[in-house]
Amino acid sequence: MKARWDIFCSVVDNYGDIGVTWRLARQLVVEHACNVRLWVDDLRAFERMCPEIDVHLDEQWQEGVEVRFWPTEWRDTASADVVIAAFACQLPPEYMEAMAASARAPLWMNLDYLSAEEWVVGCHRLPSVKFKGVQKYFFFPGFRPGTGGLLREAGLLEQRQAFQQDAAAQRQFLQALGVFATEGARLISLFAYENAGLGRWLDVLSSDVRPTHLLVPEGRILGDVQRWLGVEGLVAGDVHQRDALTVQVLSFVRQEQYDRLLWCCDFNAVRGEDSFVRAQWAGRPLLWHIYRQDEDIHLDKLDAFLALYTAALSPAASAALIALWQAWNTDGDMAQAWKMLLEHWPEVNQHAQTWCLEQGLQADLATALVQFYESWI
Ligand code: TRH
Repeated sequence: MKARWDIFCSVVDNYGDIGVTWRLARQLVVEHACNVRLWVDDLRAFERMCPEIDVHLDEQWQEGVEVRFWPTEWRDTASADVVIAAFACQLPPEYMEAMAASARAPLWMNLDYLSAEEWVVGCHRLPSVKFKGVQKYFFFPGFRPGTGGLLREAGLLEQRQAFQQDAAAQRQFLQALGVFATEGARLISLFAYENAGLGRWLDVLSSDVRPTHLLVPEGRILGDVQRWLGVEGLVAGDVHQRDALTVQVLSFVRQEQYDRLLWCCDFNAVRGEDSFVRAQWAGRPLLWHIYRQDEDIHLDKLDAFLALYTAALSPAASAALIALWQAWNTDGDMAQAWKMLLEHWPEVNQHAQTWCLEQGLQADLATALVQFYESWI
């Protein structure tokens, strides 16, 4: 009999929570033949990346996943065989009672935040708290062997490589989004939170000898883009040119299209966790705007990733990449840092591909979860 999985997603803000759980749910269905219910407390956030979602429905099927609205007033529901609390969200108390009452206690996991820090390896798969005899476990995604790995659908890297080798397919894809970049222009995607350093970066891009076409999905960085352009009310479809820099605002697209956008670009500025991982699968150089946390603990995460990511780079290229990422995340001088990075472009570009292939050798997160369940039963 197919294993039944319940994935709980509480949308805190932004799109990372639903982005990760929606990918995971689909992969469990398609690649591991699981029965998956995805409980989401904010269907509007979900709708942004999956326009087929009917925000008024409590129950619906999307791509083989049973999508359930997670209501504030919980209704009696039998527990599944595997229960995932995404990003440490609190399960409904009534559901926890149902887990405890079930003839066979489920495997209950906390799917944690992504981090490259070393301690993650030691905590991955460790028992956490118990509720009336039902044991919860920590499950950590990660970059290091000994963690749960990263979300990666079967054949993703092969699809990406084929697409990147097909200039016509890329052109067609971009044109469907309304993107007509001039020949030889550097393509950059920009998905970020508000960032005071943006202006200095755009200054240097606009005064470069090589043209740049900057693609900005609608979102939190638009205010900074507007300020730099000296315009108001930017919306999807708007295109503005300042010397060598063309800025184009894009609609928020579905996840598969966003992947393709990343695959088309020479450089991707991403944020959060999910777009960060997808940019790595694009095999292209990237810039991470990490989600800000209290007491700057996000900076430890940033350093841990940088240490791992740059370990195989030459000291000069590593210093350039670190300087750029630090500048972006701590309001440093983006102009100087970008110029430095360009000096090491071929090496950084090659490294992005090598890193992607190396990460691709690890078991993906969905497979790791299924393997954990199989070893647990
Ligand atoms: O939206 P985010 O900033 O989410 C964040 C992080 O996950 C963070 O760790 C978390 O704690 C916080 O939310 C609450 O960034 P992230 O993770 O990259 O998620 C964005 C999702 O949106 C990702 O799945 C990709 C998707 N996306 C699209 O589907 N279409 C688009 O056009 C764009 C720009 C993104």
